[in-house]
Amino acid sequence: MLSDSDPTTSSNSLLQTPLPSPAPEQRPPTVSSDEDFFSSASVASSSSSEDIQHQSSPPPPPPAPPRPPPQIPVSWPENGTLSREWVDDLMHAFEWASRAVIPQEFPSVLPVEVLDRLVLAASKILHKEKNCVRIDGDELGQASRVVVVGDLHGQLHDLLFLLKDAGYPGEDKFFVFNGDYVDRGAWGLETFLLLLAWKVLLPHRVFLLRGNHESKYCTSVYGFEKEVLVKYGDRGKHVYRKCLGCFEGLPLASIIAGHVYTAHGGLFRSIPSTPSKRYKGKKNRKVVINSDSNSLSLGSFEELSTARRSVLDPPWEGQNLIPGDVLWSDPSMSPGLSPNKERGIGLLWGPDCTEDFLKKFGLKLIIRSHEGPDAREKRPGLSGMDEGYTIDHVVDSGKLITVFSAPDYPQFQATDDRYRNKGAYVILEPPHFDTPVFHSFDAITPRPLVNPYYDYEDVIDSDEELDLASMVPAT
Ligand SMILES: [Mn+2]
Repeated sequence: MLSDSDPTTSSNSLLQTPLPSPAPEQRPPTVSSDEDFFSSASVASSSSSEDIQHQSSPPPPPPAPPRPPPQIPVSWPENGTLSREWVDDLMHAFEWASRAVIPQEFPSVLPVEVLDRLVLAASKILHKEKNCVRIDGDELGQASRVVVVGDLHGQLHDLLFLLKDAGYPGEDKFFVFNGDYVDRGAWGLETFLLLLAWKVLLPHRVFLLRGNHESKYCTSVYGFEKEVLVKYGDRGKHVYRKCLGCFEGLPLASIIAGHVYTAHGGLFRSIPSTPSKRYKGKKNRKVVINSDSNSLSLGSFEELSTARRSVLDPPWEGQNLIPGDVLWSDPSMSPGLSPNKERGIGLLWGPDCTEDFLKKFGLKLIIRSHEGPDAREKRPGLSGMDEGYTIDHVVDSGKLITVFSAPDYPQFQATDDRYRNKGAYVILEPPHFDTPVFHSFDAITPRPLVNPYYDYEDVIDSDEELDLASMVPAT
């Protein structure tokens, strides 16, 4: 669990003073410390399947002259409507602040009143979205591209690179983010707020799905809660509550062009409800849930659409199990559908289930995230995450892939022996938007030297077992 000592108070750099050489407990590797900020992209070149493509990015342009410091504090636009320039300035302010401002002074960059307005504006939009958002044919044209992004985990600089590399959201550029914006990395708040700003600017082009880390339990163990408390001081609890409220509004899944299903974890079960005669029609009708493997079967989109997603922590017991499945499940190479015992919540599903799901719903591709290099190290039979993506199941009806967008993950590690994984994003192209084109990229180096917000040496390595004993019973 978290230690009592506050690792974030040892830094003594002052506001607007570039971090000299603080003495952090943990130093990210300096692969090439004088490399230009946006120059370290690389693209995977091998292909394990004929219709899976890799695309090369053009060589990076010459370095731009350094941008002057941003106007701070950031203020809410007078007319109440975000502009592209405002979002651009926010990205610049966050990037600059990550290098030049100590965390405790973050409100001098983004005052709590502005944060409140942004979170409120985004929450209003997000809460109205369906559990499974649809990006459909009439919006997608010959010039459209859909970018699908995996776990980000507070790695702000890598997200800024990804947006620039993939091309920013716009009329013809859709983005689906597959969740896990916060925790582990030191800039979860900036990462999440930046995505909220893009959502408010382009609500029908940017889609933010929920990850298992967008929850009260995960953020209390893996750093985001502490990060917010450090950055906002006596207003920290208020800000954390606002973020949790926004997490509850995030949709669970998406369907792109009718043929691609995306979600953070993946597939979900059917919840057979068996009302007893006596209680039929009554509000508290009795529901029989049988969760042993023999009775597990895949759920339908109708069931997904009626799941109650507005919960701080998706429950692992009771009737409302679909959100936990969608956010926590993993694929397996063993056939069948079974409880995910490693994680204590969600399911494991085999290639036969991928085939059934694709065929039954007329889909060609499942894009999920949720497993980084640390998790994949413990999954014999499944590929490693070195390139930021894996092709997990290839079946008659299509494919299942995993995409993970946090390179050199996790940011804080106890040993020098790092995974050095690339991150990746997927681009879907017309006419059918069902063939993934993978783009892998390296971490931005050097990362600003900052202290972690959780006890990364003590906390279990991959996020993955849910410590049920520490959670309040699900309601
Ligand atoms: Mn996850």
